[in-house]
Amino acid sequence: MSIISIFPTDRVFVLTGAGISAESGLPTFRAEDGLWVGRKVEDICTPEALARDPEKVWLFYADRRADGLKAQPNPAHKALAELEAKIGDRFFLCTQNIDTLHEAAGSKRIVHMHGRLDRARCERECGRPPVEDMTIYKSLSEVPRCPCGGRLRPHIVFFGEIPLEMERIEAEIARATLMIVIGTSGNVYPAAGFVNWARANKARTVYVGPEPPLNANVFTQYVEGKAGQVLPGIFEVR
Ligand code: BV8
Ligand code: ZN
Repeated sequence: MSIISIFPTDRVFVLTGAGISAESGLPTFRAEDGLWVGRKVEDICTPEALARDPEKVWLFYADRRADGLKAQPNPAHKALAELEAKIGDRFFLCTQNIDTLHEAAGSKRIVHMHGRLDRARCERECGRPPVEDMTIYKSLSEVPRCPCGGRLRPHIVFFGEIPLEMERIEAEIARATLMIVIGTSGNVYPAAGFVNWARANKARTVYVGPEPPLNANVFTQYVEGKAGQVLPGIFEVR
């Protein structure tokens, strides 16, 4: 049984990807039943795609909302919320996931660097903050407009767009002594580079997942297995 030791002086930075939500029934991206199978990223998840065919993009994320509404947090999400409850401000969670299963499990100190399914914002970037929106639109005509007249777009970071909360994330990585990366293939940057930043700071780096990620060589510990099976009971808080 693997153990991840957490010492009294440790500051823990956790990065999660689609793999942590796989056992909650949400598809990952690159698996044989993944989201990108049979779809081209550039047709869905780019600003150009939104400009070219906003209905196609909205229907894709409406489907994701429908899946998200049915999903429940699994023991991996709960294990992280329990760890946070134990070590408080020494814990920080950065997720690439747009689902809100971490929050449903009780996580508080969390940022969604690639956006959230349950938010929408003005496509004209008029400066108004994102709004809560979990509506499953059936057509573009149903999508509401911003008071400035712009149509709402999913509050999702598309490829070619700048991830959210990067300053906060960089500050948290700079003071992390332990980085735990769970369920991400290491294909997409800047997230895939976070472990290199942590290593440069002499932090311990742990990967948790059923297969080694692309950047496996940068980790000091590898915990092989499905997150929902290996995370419960893995944290030894000294
Ligand atoms: C940016 C929201 C500038 C949408 C997402 C050439 C080289 C390097 C980089 C680039 C390049 N050309 C372009 C880039 C940049 C580009 C990029 O990285 N492209 C890649 C494809 C090469 N990145 C960007 O455009 C980013 N923006 O760079 O801006 C910048 C840079 C620095 C600082 C400021 C500005 C924006 C990218 C964000 C795109 N939006 N998501 C949506 O969700 O629909 S990315 C999306 O895919 C996810 O959020 C995630 O980030 C990514 C990959 O997904 P994973 O989560 O890793 O899932 P995957 O399926 O791949 O893997 C699942 C893993 O889980 C597997 O390893 C599997 O083993 C494991 N697993 C399975 N079951 C379990 C499990 N693990 C545990 N338990 C289980 N049960
Ligand atoms: Zn607007």
